[in-house]
Amino acid sequence: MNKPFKTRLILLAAALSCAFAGVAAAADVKPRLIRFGYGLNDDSVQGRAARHLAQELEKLSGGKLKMKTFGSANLGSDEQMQSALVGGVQEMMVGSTAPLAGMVKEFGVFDLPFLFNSEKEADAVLDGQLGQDLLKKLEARGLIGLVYWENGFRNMTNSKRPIVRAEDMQGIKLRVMQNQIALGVFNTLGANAVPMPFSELFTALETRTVDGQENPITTIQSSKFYEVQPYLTITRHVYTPWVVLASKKWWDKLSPDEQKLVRQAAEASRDFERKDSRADSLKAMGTLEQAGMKINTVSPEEVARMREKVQPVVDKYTQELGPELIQQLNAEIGKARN
Ligand code: TK8
Repeated sequence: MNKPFKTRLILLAAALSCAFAGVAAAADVKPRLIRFGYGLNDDSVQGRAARHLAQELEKLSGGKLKMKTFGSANLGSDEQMQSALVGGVQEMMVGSTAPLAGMVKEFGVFDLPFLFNSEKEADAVLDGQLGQDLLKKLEARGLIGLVYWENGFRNMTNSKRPIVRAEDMQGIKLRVMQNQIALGVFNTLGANAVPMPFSELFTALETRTVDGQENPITTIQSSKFYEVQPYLTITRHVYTPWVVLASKKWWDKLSPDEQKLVRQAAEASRDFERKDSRADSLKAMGTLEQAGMKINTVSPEEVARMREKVQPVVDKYTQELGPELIQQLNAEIGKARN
């Protein structure tokens, strides 16, 4: 090989590796392994978005920030992972806001029934002032709230009967998320609400420890609840988000460059996940029909009756969470609605 050619090759190789390393080359980024846990199985919206997040992070950091993802609550239920993050023994997770309300009560706003009418309204509030202020409140409790992913509008399934009127919920043992508001809402509607971590839910349905549960269509499909739940009732009674969280103990050890890359990757995963969730929701509905679920939609008149029934619970928690916060919430929803 002649000299100039060899030199040119070396220069080319150097230029290429710089280009691949991207931001990370110039930045203060150390090789790190990040454990990321989630509750649903690998073949779910959570699984796909977790893998997207891992790939994005690896790409942005030139392979330095490696993420290992653990689905199916293999690192624990949402609540157990929250504690692990606070303790600094796990780096990251995604989970529901409902169990976070035990730490920062204001997250309870997302458990208030019949709040949002559309995904667009939810996005506006979550990415807007209110949603971002809530994430900041987590810092004092040892967590960094990065972005919201869509869990979605929740619907009811059970093994007893179709829910046509609120009265049909009477006596149904219904698993709810571990959250005071969810408990109050479903007991008021006549069900026997049983708080339980999601990780125990399939078995509880299969063994008839509980008769029913409520979750978005995408989860009912990916968790195969249709195998043990014959009835699906479209109620869209509440829109619940997921939050991507990092351990503050771990976060504080990262360089500003590293923090920036994690934030960037999280934002990319948010956009990917919401799109995927919305497309998957339509597909999942078809799968549930094919699986033979008996599906009905609660009429608008009946939704109005349900709303009226749960109003005392909404009033109680409006006082508890702070009337100003609820006012701000309604104002932000109103702005997105028009
Ligand atoms: C998964 C849960 C789940 C939630 C629930 O860990 O608990 O019903 O809807 O998505 O966060």
